[in-house]
Amino acid sequence: MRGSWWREGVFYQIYPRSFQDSNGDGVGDLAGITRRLDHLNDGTPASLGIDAIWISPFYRSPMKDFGYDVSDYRDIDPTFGTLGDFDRLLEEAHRRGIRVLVDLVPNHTSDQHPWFVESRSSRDNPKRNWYVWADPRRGGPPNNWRAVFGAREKRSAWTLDPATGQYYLHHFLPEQPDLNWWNEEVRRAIDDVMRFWLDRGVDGFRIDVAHSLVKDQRLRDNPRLFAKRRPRHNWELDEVHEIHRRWRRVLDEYDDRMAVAEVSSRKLANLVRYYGNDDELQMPFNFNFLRQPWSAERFRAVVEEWERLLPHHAWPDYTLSNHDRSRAASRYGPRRARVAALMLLTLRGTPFIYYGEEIGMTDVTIPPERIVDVDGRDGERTPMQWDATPNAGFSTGRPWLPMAPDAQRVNVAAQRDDPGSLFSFYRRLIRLRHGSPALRSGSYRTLPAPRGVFAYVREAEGGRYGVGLNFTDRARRVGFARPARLVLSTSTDREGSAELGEFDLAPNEGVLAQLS
Ligand code: ISL
Repeated sequence: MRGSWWREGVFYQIYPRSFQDSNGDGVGDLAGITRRLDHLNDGTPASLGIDAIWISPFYRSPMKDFGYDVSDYRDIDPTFGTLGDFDRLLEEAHRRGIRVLVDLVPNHTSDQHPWFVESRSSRDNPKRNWYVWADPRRGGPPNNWRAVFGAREKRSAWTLDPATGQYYLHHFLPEQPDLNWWNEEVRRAIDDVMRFWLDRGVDGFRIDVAHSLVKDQRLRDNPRLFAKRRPRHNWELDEVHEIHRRWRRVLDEYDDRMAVAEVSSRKLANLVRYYGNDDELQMPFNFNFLRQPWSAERFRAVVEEWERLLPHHAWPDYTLSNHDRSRAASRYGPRRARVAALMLLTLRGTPFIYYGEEIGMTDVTIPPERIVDVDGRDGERTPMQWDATPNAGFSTGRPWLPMAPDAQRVNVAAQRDDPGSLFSFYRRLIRLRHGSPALRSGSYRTLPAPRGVFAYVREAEGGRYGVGLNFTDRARRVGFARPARLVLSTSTDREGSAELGEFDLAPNEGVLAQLS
C-alpha cells in the first residue's frame, strides 16, 4: 500500500561524520555507511532490522555547522565522497529494503553558496532579493530578532555587510544567511533541488528548520515577552504551510515518496497543523519526548494529547534522541533508556532511532581543546562504536571527535552475541513490531495504572498487545485485565504468563505482553 513503508517502518538517523570512516581521514563518509548497511538490515535477525535511514547533510559545505551550511545542494562534499558513492549507497540500501531520506536545508545556505556570493556583490544584483537584506536602524540591526546560536549572549540575527551597507538575516551563524522565502525564484530553485534528489532515487527528505522559512515581510520587532519562547514574527508564520503544500506537490510528482519536517513547536496544538489536510508534508517531527523528565504521567500526557489532536489521516511519530540533543541513555541512564526504547517501539507512530542508541551510546565529555561545534553539541555526535579494535572500528585515523571512553566495552561486536544486551533487545523488539499488525499499525488505548506506571494496549484485527512501563524506583503492579503472556521484559530473560493479566514490575522495568 502507498505510504505504508513510512507508517509501518522503523527509521534510523545517521550522522555521516560519525558512522564509519572508509579512508582513514578520521571523518565518516558515504562509502563507510554503505559498508555498514548490514548492521542496519541484512534481512536476518542478526541485524537491527530497520526500514529507513535519514542521513544528515553530506552536501558541499564549508562545515561551519558541519553540513547544515550548504554551498552546493547538488554535490557531495569531498569529505564524504562523490555522487557515485551516493548512488552506490542508495543502490545497496535499496537492495536490502532500506529506504533513504536525505536532509534538505532550505531555510539558509552557506555564505559561500554562489547564490549568496552573488547576492552580496551589489544592491542591484539579480540575486539580491534571494536573501533578506535591510537597511540599518538607528545605526544598528534592522530589528530585535535573535539568532538561535548564541542565544545566551543574545546575539542578533543580523550581520552588517560593509560593502553594501546593509544587514542580512541569519537565524543561525552569520555564515548561514537565510533565504528569502517570499521570493518565487527561491521557491522554484528549491523545488528543483528536491527533484534533483528524487530523480536520483531518494525516498524522501528530512527538512531542516521547516517551521521558520518565511519571516515577517515588514520585519517587525518581536514582542519582548515572546523573545524567549516563540518569536512571533520570524517563526511559524502561516505562510510556511503554503510552502509545505508546495513541497507535497513536488513529492507527489513521484511514486510513494515522503518528507518529515523538523518543526520545533512546543505546543502539540501548533504541531498538528503541519499535517494540513493531508496536503502538507507527511509528518512533522514530534520532539516532545526529548523535553520530558522521567515521569510516566508526563510521557502519557504527551501521547494522549497527541492521539486526541491528530486527525484521522495523520500518522504520529516519536523520537528520543538526535544530533542536537543529549542522548536518551545520558538523560535517563541505561536501565531507564531500555524502558524508553520499549515505549518508543511499541507506541502507535513511526519511531526514529539515533545511531548508537541501539547499543546505549552516551554523551561524551569533550575536552575544551577538542570542541568543534558552535552550539555545544559535540558530546552527542561522537563516532559509532563498532568493536574493540582501536577507535572502536570507526576509523584508522584520528577521529574528528574523541571516541567515548567506554568504547572498547560498549560496542556492536560486544553486544551481538549477548542475548541480554541492549542491541539484542532492540533487535527482538523491532522484529516483534514488524511481525505484528497490532504493534505496527494497530490502535492505541491508555490503560488505568498505578502512579508512576504508563500502560497501554495496541490492538488490530487478530492481535492485541499490552505494554506496562514502570517509571519509578519502586516495585509496581500493572494489570491488563485479561489473560496475558509475557513476550518481552526490559529486566531479565523473565518469562511467564498471567491468568489474570497482572504483572509485578521491578523498579524501572517495562513489559510487553500478548493479550488474549
Ligand atoms: O530553535 C530551536 C529551539 O528554539 C532549535 O530547536 C532549532 O529548531 C534547531 O536548532 C534547528 O536545528 C537544525 O538546524 C540547524 C542545525 O544546526 C541543526 O543541527 C539542525 O538539526 C541549522 O541548520
